[in-house]
Amino acid sequence: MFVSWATGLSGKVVDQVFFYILAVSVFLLALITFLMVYFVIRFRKKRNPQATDIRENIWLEIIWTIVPTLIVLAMFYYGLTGFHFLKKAPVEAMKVKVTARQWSWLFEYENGIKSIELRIPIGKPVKLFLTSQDVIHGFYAPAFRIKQDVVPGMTTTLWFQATEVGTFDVLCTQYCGLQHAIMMTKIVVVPSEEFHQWYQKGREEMEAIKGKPRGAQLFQEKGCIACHSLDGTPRVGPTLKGFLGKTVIVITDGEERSIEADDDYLRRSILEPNTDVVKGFPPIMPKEKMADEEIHELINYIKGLK
Ligand SMILES: [Cu+2]
Repeated sequence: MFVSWATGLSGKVVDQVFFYILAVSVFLLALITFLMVYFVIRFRKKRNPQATDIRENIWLEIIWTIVPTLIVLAMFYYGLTGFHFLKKAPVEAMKVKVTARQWSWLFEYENGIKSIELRIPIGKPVKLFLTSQDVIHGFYAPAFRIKQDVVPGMTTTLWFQATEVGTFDVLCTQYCGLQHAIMMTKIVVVPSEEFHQWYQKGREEMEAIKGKPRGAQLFQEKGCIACHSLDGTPRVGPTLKGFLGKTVIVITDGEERSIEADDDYLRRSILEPNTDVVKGFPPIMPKEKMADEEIHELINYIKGLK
């Protein structure tokens, strides 16, 4: 699943350096092995009872000093220019804020849209500003050959540019707790036109929320909307349409039990999201620090979603 051919500009740059070093290594391995076997046969004792004492061959020495030096310097050159390329994002890059938390990713665009998948247009450089809400995570997109530690209290950056439409895996490379293994998401590369429609639609939804009650705004600001739909479609989490008052099956410490989704349950789910997880959904909801007042507003809003 995670083995993929390189894609994007970064993928090409990294693979070029990698295959150059691999080719030199394979060539030298073959050459040295061949010479070893050849010398063993050619200069065996039966054919050369008397060992020859060869001293100094200035040209041989010059060649075996200069050629390896050039090969190694070329590795350094390609490595360094590749590294510079990967580190320097073009100024026109689209900026996306990435928040890692146990155990999911949240992407926030410049216009305020929040998403749990990284949707980007083809052919445009994207610069990620990564930070963590809790422990150290690692953002890794193998197909693009990009990887960066995500550390609490600091912002790290990463950039890449997609060259083909498609869906590519993102995973966490730091063991960050119990559900580390399911801390995965996707980079979805779409044609520019499709991206702009999505981006615009998100913008309009954001605008529409502005005039709404505080609860609705919190629902957007805190990123709840990325996982919980309001129209009945299940996403990563259950839809909140008509959720309040429903009887739901939850998993508590590995045991199934049936409870009523009341105010208390919602409050608990916001503060300690992974104690009673609705059956069929992964236990990946991040903890949110919220004031009592805010929780109250949020619950009131969810109540209204009939
Ligand atoms: Cu992680």
